[in-house]
Amino acid sequence: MAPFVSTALPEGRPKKIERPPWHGTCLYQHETSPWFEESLRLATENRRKVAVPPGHTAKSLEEALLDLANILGQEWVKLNDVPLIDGDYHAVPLSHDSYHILDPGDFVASAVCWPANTEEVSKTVVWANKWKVPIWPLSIGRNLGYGGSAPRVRGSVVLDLGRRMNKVLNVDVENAVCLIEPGVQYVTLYEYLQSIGVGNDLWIDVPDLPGGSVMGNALDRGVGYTPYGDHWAHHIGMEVVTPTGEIIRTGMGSMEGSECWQLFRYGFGPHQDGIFTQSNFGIVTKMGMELLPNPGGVRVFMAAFPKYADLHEAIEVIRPLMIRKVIGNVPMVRLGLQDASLYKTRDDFELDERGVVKPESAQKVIEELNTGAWVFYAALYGPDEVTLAKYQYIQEQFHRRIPNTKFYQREDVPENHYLHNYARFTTGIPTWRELDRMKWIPNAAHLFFAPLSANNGKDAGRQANMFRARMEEYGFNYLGTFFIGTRAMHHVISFMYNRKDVAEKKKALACIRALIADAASIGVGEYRTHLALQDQVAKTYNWNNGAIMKFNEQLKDALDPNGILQPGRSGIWPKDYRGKGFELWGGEERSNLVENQDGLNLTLTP
Ligand code: EUG
Repeated sequence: MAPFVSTALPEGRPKKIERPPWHGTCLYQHETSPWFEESLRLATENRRKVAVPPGHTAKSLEEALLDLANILGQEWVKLNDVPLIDGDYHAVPLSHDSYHILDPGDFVASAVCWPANTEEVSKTVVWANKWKVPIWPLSIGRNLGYGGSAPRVRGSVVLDLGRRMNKVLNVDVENAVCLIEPGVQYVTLYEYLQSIGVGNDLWIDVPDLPGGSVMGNALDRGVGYTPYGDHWAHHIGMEVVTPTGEIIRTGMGSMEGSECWQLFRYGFGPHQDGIFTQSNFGIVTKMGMELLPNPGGVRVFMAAFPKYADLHEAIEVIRPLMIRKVIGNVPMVRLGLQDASLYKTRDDFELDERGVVKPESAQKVIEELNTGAWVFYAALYGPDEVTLAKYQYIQEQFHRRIPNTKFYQREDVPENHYLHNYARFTTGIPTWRELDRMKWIPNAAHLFFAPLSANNGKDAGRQANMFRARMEEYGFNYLGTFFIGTRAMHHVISFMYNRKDVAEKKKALACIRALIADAASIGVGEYRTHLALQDQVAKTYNWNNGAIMKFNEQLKDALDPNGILQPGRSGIWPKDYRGKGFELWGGEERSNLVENQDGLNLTLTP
C-alpha cells in the first residue's frame, strides 16, 4: 500500500461532515430523534413541574418570565417542564445534565431563553438583575462529563446562545484568524471554511468530538490535538456582557476603530481575558480564534509500549521532544485498555468479583489488537522529508530506553484502526468515531476525572498507580489518557458508569470524590471538573488559606452585586448564597434545595 503521508489527507477533505438530522441542542426532541415518541408520551402523561429559583415563588417567577417574554418575544422563552430524556451525544437536552451523577432532576433550569444578539443578551442580564433571577448562559451545551447544559442552581434561567448566535462573523484569510459567535461548532466552522473555499488552507483544531462550541470549549480551557490544541491559548480578542449588562471588548477591541482586535491579544493596562474562563464574571458573545495554516503535510504514528511500568520511561523520552518542539501537536499516551475500549465492550473481557477487567484478559486483547500496555499517538507536521527525519529520530529516542517499543504508521494497521481517525482530527477534520467508546457498558455516561500532571515519568507513574488502585477498589476500571502539552499533561480519566443504575451512580460519585481528595493529598489538582464537584475541587486550591477564592469572591461581589450570573460556577458563590447550604461537599444524592412543591403549572401566555 502507498504510504499515507501527505498534505491534508490522501482521501481528500470532505465538504460536509455527516450527522443525524436530530443533531442539535433541544428542549423538545426533534421529530426525527429516536426519543421523539417517548418524549411526547411522557410529556402528556407526566408534565414536570417547573423548578423555582431561590428567593422566588411560583407566582413571582411567572411574573418575571412574562416580562422576559415581552423583552425577547414570546417564542423565545420556554418553560422547562419537558420530560428528562437523556438522548444521546447528538440530541443534547436543555432540560438537564444528560450525564447526571446526582438525581437527574437536580440541576434543572426553570426556563430557557434564546437571545438573538449581544444587545438582547445585555437586556436579559438587566432583566435578571431587576427580578433577581439566576441565569446560566451556554453556547451549545455539550460540556458532557462536566455538567452538560445544566445550571448549578435549580430554577436558573438558561440562555441558549447557540441557537440564534451561531454565525462566523469574519474570516481573515491572510492573517489566519476568525471571529465567531457562541453557537459556532467545530463541525460548522469546518464546513464554513470549506464553503468559502479556504478549507484546505486554513485548518481548525478539533477535539475528540466536534459537536461542541469552539468558543465554549476554549472558555472552559479544553484541549485538542493539532499544534493549536490548547484552545484558550489560541483565542484572540473577545466581546463580553458583564453581570450588570455593560458590553465590553478586550485587548485592542477596547479601542474604537482598531484594526488589531483579532491580531494582537493585549491592549493597554490589565489583561482581563482569563477571568472570563471557567468563571461567572461575564457572558462572552464574540471571540477571535486563530486558524492553523496548512503545514504542508502530516505524518501520524502510534507507538506501543509492552509493559505497564514503561509509562515512566515513555514520558521521560517524550518531554524533551515536546519542549524542543520535535513533536508539533498535543500527542497522547493512553492505557492499552482505554485504547481497546474503542473496539470492544466490557463484556468482551473477563471481570473480577469487583467488576474490574482482569489483567490477563486485558493482556489477551492487547495482543490480539497488536498494541501495548500503553500506546502513544503523535502527529508530525511539515513536508514528508522533514517529518520522515523527525520520525526516525523519535524512533531512535524511544528504542534507546524502551527497546521493545513497536511503531505503526497508517499503512501498517487495519482499516478500522483508530490511527486513521487520528490522522483525520490531527488534520482538522471532524469525526464522530469517539462515540464508539459509549458502547463499553449499557446506558453509559461519562464523568471525567482530569488532574494535571507534570510532564515527567515520576508524576505520571504515581498518579496512574494511585488512581488505578482507588478506582478498582470501587469497581471501576482506570481508563486513563495523558494529553501531553509542552510542560504539563492533562491526565484525563474516563469514568464510565451506567446512569440508569442508581447504586452505580452513587459509587461513581463517591469514587470521584475520593480521587479528588487523594490527588489533593499529593498536591495534584484538576484542570476542570463536573458541576457537582466544583465546590470540592475549588477548595483544594488552598495555598495561603485559600487566598485565590477570597480574590475570586471580591471580583464576584464587585462585578455581580445581585449575584445573578451562574451562582456556584467553579465554586464561586455570590455573597447572598455563601454558607447557606448551597455548596455540595459530598454525601448528598441531590442538592439541598428540595423541589418547591408548589411547582409551577403555567403556559406563559399573558
Ligand atoms: C477528553 C479530553 C479532555 C477532557 C475530557 C475528555 C477526551 C476523551 C484533554 O481534555 O477534559 C476521550
